[in-house]
Amino acid sequence: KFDAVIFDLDGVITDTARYHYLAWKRLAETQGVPFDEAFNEHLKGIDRMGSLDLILASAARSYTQEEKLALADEKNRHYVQLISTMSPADLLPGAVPALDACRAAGLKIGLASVSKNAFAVLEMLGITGKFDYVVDAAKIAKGKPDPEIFLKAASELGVAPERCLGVEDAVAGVASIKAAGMTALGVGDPAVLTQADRVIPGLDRFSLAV
Ligand code: B16
Ligand code: MG
Repeated sequence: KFDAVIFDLDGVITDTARYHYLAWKRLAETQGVPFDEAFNEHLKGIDRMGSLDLILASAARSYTQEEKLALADEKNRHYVQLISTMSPADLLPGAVPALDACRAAGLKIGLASVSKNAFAVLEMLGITGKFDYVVDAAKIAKGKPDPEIFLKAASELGVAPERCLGVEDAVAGVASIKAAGMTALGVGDPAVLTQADRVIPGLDRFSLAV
């Protein structure tokens, strides 16, 4: 049924979603903006500047573009510090077996993360070599839920979107996969990922039978 599987990174292969949360929380506190796990759920899969705009929407004042870029940099410094000790021990259960199962089934494997830290995270996890193609988030104009990033991965892998399975933990990510015309495997809560074709709790339950 599929010729390629395109994985999201944060929240699917490793739990960097937790580190993004902590880094944003620290930044939000300096700006006196309320921030909690429920709000963070809306930021999953949203790129750095898009996330910042959502957080600052409830701020008491407005920010210039220059100030926003400085705040985004500050968040990224917190984040880079938090992920600096990552290692293969941070791979989520089932992540490597899922990648190996796709490889054994003869499928192409792509990575579609909007994170500009994705290459560094793959290196720390020791799994860079398991992907045929990793999208460079810096070259993506429109983040998730726009389909651009998943379509880019499919075209670079040389596979038609309808022959691709996308794997995502975020509402915006599942929307991106569906807008690309692909099948979506959600990782998380079916009550949250309502647009997914199937939802599993984690990659330890991964199967190509979607
Ligand atoms: P960075 P994904 C996304 O990665 C995260 O889910 C999201 O929370 C984060 O803001 C975004 O990457 C940008 O990350 O600041 O490192 O460029 O889920 O698409 O792998
Ligand atoms: Mg994600």
